[in-house]
This record gives sequence, structure tokens and C-alpha cells, in this order.
Amino acid sequence: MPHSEPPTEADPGRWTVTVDGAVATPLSVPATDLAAGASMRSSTACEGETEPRRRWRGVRVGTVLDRADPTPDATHGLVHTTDPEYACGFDLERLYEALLATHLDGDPIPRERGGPVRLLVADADCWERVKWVTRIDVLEGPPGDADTARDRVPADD
Ligand SMILES: Nc1nc2c(c(=O)[nH]1)N[C@H]1C(S)=C(S)[C@@H](COP(=O)(O)O)O[C@H]1N2
Ligand SMILES: [Mo]
Repeated sequence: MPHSEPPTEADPGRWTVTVDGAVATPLSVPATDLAAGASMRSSTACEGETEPRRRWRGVRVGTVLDRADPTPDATHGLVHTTDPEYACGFDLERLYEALLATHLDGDPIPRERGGPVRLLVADADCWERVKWVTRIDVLEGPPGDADTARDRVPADD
């Protein structure tokens, strides 16, 4: 499968998620501060696969976005990863309800499953479950070609 290589360095103690772009207060949240609050049951099956849903835990993205205070014209968020070729765009309302997860079934998310920080979204396409999240760039319009996640995934993946 044409998936990103995991980062070589994935220590939760040294990982941060940055929120910047169209926000009043750009910020960087240590991954260790995300392990609280919300949870979501989700499978990570790719199209055509079946895989049981498992319990992901972390914080609601909206909690972090509110702290950054998006501008009144903000409409989208582009979620970046350690893979410079992989970024996934979302409507801001949908991103608010997503989860920045640090735990899978009670344990820190293994690196190959997207740890230390993975995005889980309700009713997601498989490529929207973004592994190794490093940054959310808040945008005042659709990300266009900057959204590369879907393109990285061939139809049969
Ligand atoms: N950063 C990043 N996240 C990613 C991908 C990727 O290549 N890079 N691939 C996506 C796709 S297409 C799938 S099917 C799932 C695979 O997740 P899994 O290894 O937990 O099953 O990760 C998604 N998240
Ligand atoms: Mo996928």
C-alpha cells in the first residue's frame, strides 16, 4: 500500500501539534497534553476492507481550535503530517468534531498506527484518518491542490 513511512522519531514527550494560519493565536500543544477527554470508536479500514472498530482517545479538535481562535473568515483546516507529501483538508465544522487521538484501546497509539498523534473523523474516508499529525493550518478557503492525501491513495488501495 502506498502509505507514508512512519517518522523515525515519534516520542510523545517531544511531539507537538501546531495550530496556525488564519487564527488569532497560533499555538503548539505538546502531545502529552492531548491525552484526555474525548473518545471515538472507529475502524481504520481502507476502502473495500473490513476491520473492527476500536476505541481511540484524545481531545476534540474543537477544543484546540477554540484556543487558537480562528478568524471569522476561516472555513477549512489542512492537517499536516511528518510526511511532507501528505496533507489532508477538512471543512472546519467537520474538523471541530474530529478527535486528535493519542491512545488506542487504552494504550499509546503505536507508531505504525499513527502515534503519537492521529486524527480520527466521523464518517471518514480511509485517507482522512491522518497519522502522525504535526500541524493544523487554518485556511480562509478550500485547500485545493495542497490537499494531497486523496491523491496519494490509488483507487484499489
Ligand atoms: N500521514 C499519513 N496518514 C495516513 C496515510 C498516509 O499515507 N500518511 N494513509 C491513510 C490511508 S489510505 C489508510 S488506509 C490508513 C491506514 O491506517 P492503518 O495503517 O492504521 O490501517 O491511514 C491513512 N492515514
Ligand atoms: Mo486507504
